[in-house]
Amino acid sequence: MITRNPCIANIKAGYLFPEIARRRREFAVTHPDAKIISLGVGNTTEPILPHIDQGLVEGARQLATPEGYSGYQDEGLLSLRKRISSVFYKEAFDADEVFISDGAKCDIGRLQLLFGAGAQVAVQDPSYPVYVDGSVLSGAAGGWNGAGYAGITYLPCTAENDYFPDVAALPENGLLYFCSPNNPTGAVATRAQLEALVKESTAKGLIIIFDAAYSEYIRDPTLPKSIFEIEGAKTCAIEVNSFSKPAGFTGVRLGWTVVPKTLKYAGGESVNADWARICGTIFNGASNIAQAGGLAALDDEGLLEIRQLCDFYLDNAKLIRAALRDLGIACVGGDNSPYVWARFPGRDSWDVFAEILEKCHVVTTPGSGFGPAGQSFIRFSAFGHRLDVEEACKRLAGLKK
Ligand code: PGU
Repeated sequence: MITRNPCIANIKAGYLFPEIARRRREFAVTHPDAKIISLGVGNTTEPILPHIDQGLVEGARQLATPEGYSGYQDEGLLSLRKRISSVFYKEAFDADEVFISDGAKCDIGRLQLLFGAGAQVAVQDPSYPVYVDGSVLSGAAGGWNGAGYAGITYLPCTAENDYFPDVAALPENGLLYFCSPNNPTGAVATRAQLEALVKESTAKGLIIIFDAAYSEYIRDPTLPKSIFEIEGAKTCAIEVNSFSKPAGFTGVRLGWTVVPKTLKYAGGESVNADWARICGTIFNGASNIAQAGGLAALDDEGLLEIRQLCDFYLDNAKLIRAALRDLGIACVGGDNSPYVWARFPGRDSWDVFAEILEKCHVVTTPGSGFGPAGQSFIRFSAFGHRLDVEEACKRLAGLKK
């Protein structure tokens, strides 16, 4: 019989979010009357707004007409690629540097193929678990050593360093996953911090995979929404982004990745050409309907709807933050991101998760699931219906007892 890919055996446990869903189901069985509210997984809850929805509907309708029918689109609709370049990057990129995807997570997984099993991977600690788990699956990291995965450079991001890593600790010639606004801490890197990151990455021959999935939640105009706002980033960074969190497309599935033509490997080969080759080979493009919705999301009316939707979730975040602070629980995030990161000193994250579920019937995400430095933290997601978030905030008072 064929043997299992040994990389899969290196993965410590199930993926974080299904594990949370499993514990929730288990709790529901023993507490059948509990009205559980989820502030756990960052899954959008509000209906898609009318103008963007109209784009989706029209996209579907076009497929039923001889003039409007379309089949495979490979790297994506040219009009959408151009629109993304203009809305997010002041037209700094040609259409063939913008690749339309079926979501940021999917591209994060595929991007590893560019660098292979030998890549030296560094991550912010804590960070979105897909960066590390994806690296383990691709063979770029080894087994679990009790504190983390062998071969991964964990860069602690804590209150002590303002949730920004020590750039001097970046590995030479490696790959850095960097997420801003950060999941789970909600921290947003400043321009000066990103300048330091780009400078150090360039000096060390490192490529940054910059995950900007929450960029539309940034309200402070001084904070960069894209790594490409930083001079020099075009020769050291790739950016992934998504319509999931700004437009409510978590189920529709649409995202994009920018790979500048100026980005080169150590040997001088073009990363952009390789990415086009990989996408052409193992990806057949995002749904045409989703792309029509994406185009609607990026016209003037659509951008207003994006603003409105993100504001709604940011208001939820404010409620959560206020409820936690009333309880004397220290927390950060939630002002330019949909996550609130709360500290429970000396406690195990999974124990606090269990206590909140037990006492408040509220599902959260244990900070340790995002990396060793997440221990003793809980992530509260602001994705929820307003009434649910208000009810959850009331129930959190139960933690006092
Ligand atoms: N990047 C970051 C930083 C994310 O937090 C998420 C979703 C994604 C990408 C996924 O984007 P898509 O475009 O929808 O693929 N994070 C959520 C959902 C959990 C998950 O497994 O993706 C979260 O709760 O962290």
